[in-house]
Amino acid sequence: MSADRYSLFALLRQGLKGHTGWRPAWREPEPQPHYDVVIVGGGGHGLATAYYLAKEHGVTRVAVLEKGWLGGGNSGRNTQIVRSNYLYPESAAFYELSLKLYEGLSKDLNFNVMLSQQGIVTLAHSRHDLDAVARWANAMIVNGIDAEILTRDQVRDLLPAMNWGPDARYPVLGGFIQRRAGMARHDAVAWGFARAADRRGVDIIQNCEVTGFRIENGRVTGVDTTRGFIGAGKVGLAVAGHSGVLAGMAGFRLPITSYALQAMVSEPVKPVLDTVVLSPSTGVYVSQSPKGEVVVGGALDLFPSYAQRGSFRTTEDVVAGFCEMFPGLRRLRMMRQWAGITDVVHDSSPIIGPAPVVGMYLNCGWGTGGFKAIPAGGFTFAHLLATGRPHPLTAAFGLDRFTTGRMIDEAAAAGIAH
Ligand code: FAD
Ligand code: PYC
Repeated sequence: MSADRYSLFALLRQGLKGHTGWRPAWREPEPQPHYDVVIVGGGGHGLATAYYLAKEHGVTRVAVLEKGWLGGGNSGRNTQIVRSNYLYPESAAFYELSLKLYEGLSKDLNFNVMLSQQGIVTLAHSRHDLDAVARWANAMIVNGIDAEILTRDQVRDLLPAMNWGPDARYPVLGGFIQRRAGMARHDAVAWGFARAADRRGVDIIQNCEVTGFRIENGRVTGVDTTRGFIGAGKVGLAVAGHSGVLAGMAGFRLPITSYALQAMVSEPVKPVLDTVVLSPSTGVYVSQSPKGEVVVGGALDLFPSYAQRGSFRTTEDVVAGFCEMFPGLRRLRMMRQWAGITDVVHDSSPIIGPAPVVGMYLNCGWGTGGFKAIPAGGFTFAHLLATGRPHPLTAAFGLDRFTTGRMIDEAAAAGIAH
């Protein structure tokens, strides 16, 4: 019997039983008094870290504490873009590992994360953009990452739905493509890591907010939570959007500012876009989801905020840029608009490394671009938590760079204003 027919029968059987017989994808355990590692934050990074701690290092006395529901932070709010098109060798190596892990993730987790390597086209609208695009693509090629510079006609072949008329407000002069880039289903990534971590013995505890840290003689010994005290040998923070808040609870400050980043989706329509499009100079990016919704996003709201909604000013800019570039889609109805809180570091690179408190470690500062980093972020953070030493690929991303001055300024490769 085919798998499809089997699952159809399973669905029918479960329907007749009132859907009470499904095996939950992960357990709902009560918190234990003590764990070897407590990870704060049940987004993609926290869950991937727990999975790789168990899988790569045999560390299974691990709890992931999430104040809400899994993936309810930025991991379930992003626009799903995965790519490794960064400028500097440190970032290129890190994000390329992440893309490679994404390429094998559905098989590794036995969970379909719906990776679609449809490519990302970055547009050039002016002579200056052409220079920037050439520098960007050439830096990638030097770093061994796939990139192809495109002429105007090549972009036109890939994106016929754009405005190619003589009066286009944002004419396209060329661009470049990373063909292995694309999209993965965001909540499937969080759920896949959660299920696989749970199967290896990790306790995933939802509705459990960390409200404080116990620190004795400069070393963290556990966390206070809304479900009581939980002791910990080590604590990993993976709380994108609230890293500064948690650092404040532990008594130190981070070089981070939090901003809202918004996006929106239209009603579903027939296939019109089969590649992701990024226009850095208008600050707009567009893709089409497998369901047919056109996904549109733009720049950060450039004032600090913890509100999970975007300002109308940015919405207006994004919609205006989108309508100019895709006039044939301007009558689409937008169905949803939302935002997430992003923790931005002034060199637009993440922080992965030890915190100023002994036994506490940081995975933060992903800004607008940490979804693509989830597999490598988890893999390298697990190495740090298990061994106490940075993984070689993240040695340059520690907090110490803010005192040595060895910044990795990736603002130009963030793609959207950052
Ligand atoms: P999160 O998924 O936010 O997880 C952190 C978790 O910590 C949250 O679930 C939160 O509830 C929990 N938490 C916070 N405080 C506490 C506490 N005190 N106790 C317990 N739990 C706590 N990146 C890309 O690479 N590509 C994109 O296309 C992209 N698009 C984006 C579009 C938007 C609109 C937004 C907002 C972001 C986008 N990003 C994108 C960025 C990406 O979503 C994030 O960088 C990434 O999801 C961060 O993952 P995380 O696991 O660190 O954080
Ligand atoms: O990191 O590719 C990215 C991205 C696009 C939109 C938001 N983040």
